[in-house]
Amino acid sequence: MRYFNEPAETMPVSRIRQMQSEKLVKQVQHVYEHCAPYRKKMDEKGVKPEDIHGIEDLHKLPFISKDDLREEYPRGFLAVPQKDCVRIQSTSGTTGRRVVAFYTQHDVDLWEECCARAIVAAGGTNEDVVQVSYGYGLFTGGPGLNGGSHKLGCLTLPMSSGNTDRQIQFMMDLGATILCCTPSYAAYLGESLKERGIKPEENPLKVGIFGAEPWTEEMRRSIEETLGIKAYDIYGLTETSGPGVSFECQEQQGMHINEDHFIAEIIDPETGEVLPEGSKGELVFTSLDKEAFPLLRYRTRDICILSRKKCSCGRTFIRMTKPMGRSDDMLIIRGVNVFPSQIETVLLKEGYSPNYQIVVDREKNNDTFDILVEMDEETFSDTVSNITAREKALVAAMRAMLGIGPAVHLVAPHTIQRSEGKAVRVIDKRKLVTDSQWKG
Ligand code: DLL
Repeated sequence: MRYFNEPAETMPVSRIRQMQSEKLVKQVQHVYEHCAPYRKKMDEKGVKPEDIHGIEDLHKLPFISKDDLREEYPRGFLAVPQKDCVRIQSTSGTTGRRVVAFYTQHDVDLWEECCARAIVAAGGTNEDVVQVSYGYGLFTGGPGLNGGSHKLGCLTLPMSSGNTDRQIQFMMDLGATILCCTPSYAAYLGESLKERGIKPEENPLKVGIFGAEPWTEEMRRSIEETLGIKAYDIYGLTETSGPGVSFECQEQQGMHINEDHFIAEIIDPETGEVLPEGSKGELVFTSLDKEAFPLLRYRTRDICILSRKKCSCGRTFIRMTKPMGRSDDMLIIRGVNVFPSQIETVLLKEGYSPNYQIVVDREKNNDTFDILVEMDEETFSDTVSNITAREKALVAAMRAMLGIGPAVHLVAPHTIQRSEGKAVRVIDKRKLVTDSQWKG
């Protein structure tokens, strides 16, 4: 089995463009009629649905951002009656300012097909046993790959994340052949198998489908070795449905974007100007079939390059590089999206000064996450046990806000370096993906 949906995945580029044009016209009409915030934005820009005749008119539409979506929490961007929806998923984020993505049954089907395509592109068939170790719940990773695996007809192990002993037990006893999780958890599982004396060739896995956070080619090689598998990348975001917007094929040379459902553009993040194919810039998505939570020109803030170069797998969909960075300050730590502003909110609420520093590093393929916070003179003169108790309370407050717990270190007053200009709040020591790894 080479493709999940051969006619769609191998359609000539001219047909893709024609299909995108036809669907875009309809999607814009749907959005304008049913979604007040879009209507307002389009009116402000002086664009009417009649002005959009095809993809050549896409540039006329306004962009939307995460902030636009958050401002309309929870239902402002809902484009169908709520009774027609069957599911929500949501981004991690400050309480009350999350993005809530709604799905009709049609939207769920479409999303699951995208994930099924990813599994097949990685070599999966309905004879595989798929261990889904992404988180389940509001996060899209677990539900997305779970749905894709069902759609393909695989035996699906809905493990969710964590509980490594149980993960290994089910993997070995039920013969999991495909592992879906974040690359950092895959690396951790690899280490854990090794610690238990299980050699790479002794586990039943053949393939891994890893995404939701940046990872390097070095990390891919290391995971492939420790688990004895081929490791493939998968990309997506809550706003576009979840994982599966794009996925790697066996070439492992960039991720094919499901262009029958999404239009991708690359823009200059400063000016918003659309850049030609091959340029490095911010990825922007327009959905073509989503009913409940459609997107027109959504700015992902992910920086990457697109390539239409022919791929030997036969798929005609454009490919994107791994995200090479962000055009905002969002960090992805252990697969969780973290904004420095969330950390600042917690600190101020708990009565600390905004003198803090976030230090992120990667040890043995696992993210470390430390927050240094200055104490005032009074707290500094308190007993060690009281200071330790305060650190614990801050860890709990951070966990409640972010969904992951950092190590919090209360430090002496005036020990965090002051800066003349912008404060250096984030020190990210992890090695990021570089352009040189992209061969088009
Ligand atoms: O991370 C969806 C997902 C789940 C993708 C499982 C792949 C696998 P969000 O939590 O909304 O959604 O985070 C979206 O994560 O804008 C990227 O910055 C980053 N991201 C997602 N996939 C990758 C990847 C899910 N393969 C944000 N490589 C996106 C690098 C990724 N970054």
